[in-house]
Amino acid sequence: MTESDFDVVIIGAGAAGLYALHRVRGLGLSAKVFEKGDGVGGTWYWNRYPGARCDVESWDYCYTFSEELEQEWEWTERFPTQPELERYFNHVADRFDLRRDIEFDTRVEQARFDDELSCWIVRTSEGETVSARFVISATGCLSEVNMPRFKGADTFEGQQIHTARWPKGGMDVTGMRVGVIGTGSTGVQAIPQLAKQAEQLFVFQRTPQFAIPARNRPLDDDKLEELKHNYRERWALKRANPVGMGRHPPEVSSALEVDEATRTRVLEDSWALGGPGFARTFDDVMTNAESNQLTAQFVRDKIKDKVDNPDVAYALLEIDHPLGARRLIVEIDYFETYNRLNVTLVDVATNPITEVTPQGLRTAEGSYDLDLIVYATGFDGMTGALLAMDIQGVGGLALRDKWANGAGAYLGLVASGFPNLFMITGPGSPAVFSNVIFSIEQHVDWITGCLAHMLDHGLDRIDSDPRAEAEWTRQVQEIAAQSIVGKTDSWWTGANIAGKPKGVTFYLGGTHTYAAVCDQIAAKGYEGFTFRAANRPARS
Ligand code: N01
Repeated sequence: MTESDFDVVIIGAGAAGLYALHRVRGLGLSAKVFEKGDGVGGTWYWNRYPGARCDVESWDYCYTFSEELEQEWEWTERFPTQPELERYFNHVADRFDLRRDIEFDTRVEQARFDDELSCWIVRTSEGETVSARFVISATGCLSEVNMPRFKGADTFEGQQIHTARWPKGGMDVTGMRVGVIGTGSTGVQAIPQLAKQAEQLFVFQRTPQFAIPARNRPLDDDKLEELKHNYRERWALKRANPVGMGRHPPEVSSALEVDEATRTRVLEDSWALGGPGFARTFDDVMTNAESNQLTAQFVRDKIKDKVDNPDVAYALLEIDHPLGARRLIVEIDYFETYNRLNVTLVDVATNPITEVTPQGLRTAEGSYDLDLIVYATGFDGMTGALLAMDIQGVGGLALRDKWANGAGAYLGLVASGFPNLFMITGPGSPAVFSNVIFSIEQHVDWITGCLAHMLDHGLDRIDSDPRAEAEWTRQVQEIAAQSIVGKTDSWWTGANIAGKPKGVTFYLGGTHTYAAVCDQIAAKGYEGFTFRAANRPARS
């Protein structure tokens, strides 16, 4: 193998790319990060729409690798806003001196494995070509936007914007007639904020969904002190928790094992607490249809009480899937927003959007004059950003072709035939079914542990064994088949993207189990991976 320009190229400077750079440097390797945006933060750089905030608690949605960082950073709210998260990732970039190895405004267009040289040749949007022994993709699971192409979209005389492309500095919608397409997590966050400014707001809803109150609150000094004191204990809880959150297991394991009064009390307590943990009020909400149904009915009743107009409440509650079959939404004032006189809910399931006109939107039954159309239409999840690049493995095999019938990689980390390409939160890992920053750290730690192993043993190439990969993908699918997750169409199943193979590609067996499997495999000499010896001495 000849010398490459860099030991490692990292794609993306979000939470994953920043931590990967920090750890790769710690191994004494040279690295270059290519980042499409002009700043760090990934999701929290791009998603600037009004109301954007994380629906995982700040004290869980943060790195754990540095105690100093934990102690010096002060979160201000239970659920941090986009600006606060962007500040956090900028602080991390500065504190660990990461910027000098990041090239901003640079998209990776192609990564091609050169078998002879045993390195990746990476070509960027800036016309630059570099070589690297390893590539780490840190492109995020929700970064490739899904922008529906409605007939006539080019003729619209107002403004149209996807929520993940909201301008820096914001947008004043005062006095505007605004249409929002989409009522997933993003729409549900943006709608209450836009309603406060817009003259009129039309919400185009295709699929009603469950949403749980956030019960957001500022963090006072006492809470901050407690948080800082307990970070290590919380870390241990995260390691034991199935989705990487610092929580204790539920008090009651099944909604079915207690009498109605106890069940109602447990649900009321969980509802009062709010936030994404509601999905784990009972251990079996995601696996037992009856437990799920009882929990879902409780939520329906609560939502109904919030909406004044019974017809609107009915339209918001015509939910056709179990609670948690789609990613559970966390809301602030969402349902109450429909009590405002300037907000209209338009059902586009029975009455679909047919076209965009110069004046606004037309549905099968009516026309809506608008100044701004907001596309809260989500993302090509899990694989979108990876497949937006032309990635070619051994023998020129395109990742797009390998995954034409469904995506998978051994442990979600290495796709066979694509040596020395590590994926962070790739298909086959818990990824979006976890506190993602927790999963990111676990992945990066595992990957850098593996790189250290290769350096120590004079190995220059790692691939996954196709049989190990196939068996892992089988397990991922088998576990998914037992879960309520994905038992309806959504981005979780890839159903929101035309032509995408349908199915859950993330591991639902729990982050605790997953991390244990990864560690065992490493302990057994990286069972299921194949290595090749380098023509260079092992490091001493
Ligand atoms: O996207 P979505 P999102 N005509 O795909 C509708 C994370 N997130 O950006 O369901 C009409 O969930 C679509 O309708 P339908 C989180 O993981 C996190 O909201 O396909 N409607 C749906 O209502 C989340 O799950 C946070 O029938 C159309 C909406 O657009 C993920 O991102 C905040 C349409 C898309 O919902 C994605 O959420 C925000 C069409 N042609 C997001 N096409 C926090 O942590 C699409 N829709 C804070």
